[in-house]
Amino acid sequence: MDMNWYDSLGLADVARKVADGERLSMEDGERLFACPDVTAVGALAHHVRTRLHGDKTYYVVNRQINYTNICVNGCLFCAYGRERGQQGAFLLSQDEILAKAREGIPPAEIHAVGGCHPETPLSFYEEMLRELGKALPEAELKCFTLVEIAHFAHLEGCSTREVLLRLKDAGLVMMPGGGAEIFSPEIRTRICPKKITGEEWLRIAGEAHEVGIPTNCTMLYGHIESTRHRLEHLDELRRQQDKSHGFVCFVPLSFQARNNLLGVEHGPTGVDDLKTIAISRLMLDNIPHLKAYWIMLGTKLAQTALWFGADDLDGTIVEEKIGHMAGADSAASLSREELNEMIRGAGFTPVERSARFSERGENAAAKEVA
Ligand code: V47
Ligand code: SF4
Repeated sequence: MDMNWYDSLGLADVARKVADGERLSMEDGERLFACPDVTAVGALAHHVRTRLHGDKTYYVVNRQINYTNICVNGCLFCAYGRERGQQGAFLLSQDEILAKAREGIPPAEIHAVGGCHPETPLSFYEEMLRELGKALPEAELKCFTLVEIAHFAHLEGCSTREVLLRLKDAGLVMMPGGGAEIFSPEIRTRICPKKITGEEWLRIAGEAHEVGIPTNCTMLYGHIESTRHRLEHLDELRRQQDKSHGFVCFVPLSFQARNNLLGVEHGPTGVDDLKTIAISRLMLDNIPHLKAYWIMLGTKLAQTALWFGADDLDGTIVEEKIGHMAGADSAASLSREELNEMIRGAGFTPVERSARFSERGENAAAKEVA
């Protein structure tokens, strides 16, 4: 690490902390956001990423399924959700969900999420998991946001713990990290007033971890929040992780600004994306992985983000609605070969993984022999 460089930027003490593996404070985070040299911030994050993962970059052969866009929450940033009966509203049947899951090459991960439908009972989702498990026994089922868990509990008149246990029993092994948005109540009331609070989201995350369902976690950035709100969000995530240890991967979600009711016309700039990814890597010292989600970033910026602290690109996806309805101009799908090329082209070694980040294919075989 070139200490003279950090000295010239007034960040020698922060760089020293990073080199020593010491936790950064919120003030350190503010100073990193204020640093005009994004490459200096990126190099610090790269140091941490290399310490954790060497030159490995993970990807997954997966299939996203959105089973409904009908949602009672009406978040103002969301271009995907619809009211029942509104044009474009849909709810897939079990057969349609299964048909989507069976399309294309067999996935290692099924990533299925949806809106908070006003009536669909928990038994529908239990059946969905059981049928997916029978049809694709190799796939790990990573389904439902914590927001949906709270909604299912409300509809069912039971506790969120009970919902989690029933879904686990039906085959759920992992959960994605959506619905966290920005935890700050002052922002949450303006962007998603009907959604569960940040406190509730964190409580249910802890509960999922406790019952043996690891989860990812997210942050939706680049809308009306400040860098202070982002840092508070990251700090809350790492405090939860100190307690429950179940967050596997952090997914920064770059705001896609088309078709929203917030009155925001542009998402973050590329430099803001890279800085946010790098600072997230630096702040979240207890969460192992960080995803450059190519759907929201575009493939070129996602590839570049591998030099700014990210170690995962997510996957083949096949079909994506949430980002694309909000204007994401990325492709809908990438092949395993394209993901490998992106990773090799950036100078890293591709590693195929499962939803829970266990290594698969050749990498896993090589590890077993060693
Ligand atoms: O919960 C909604 C966000 C999330 C927009 O855990 C938006 O591996 C950007 O959570 N611009 C769903 N984001 C996606 C998600 C996710 C995706 C990939 C991998 C994983 C994982 C999780 O998308 C929602 C919401 O926070 N979102 N609208 C938008 N306009
Ligand atoms: Fe519903 Fe999720 Fe969209 Fe909010 S972000 S309106 S909870 S689908």
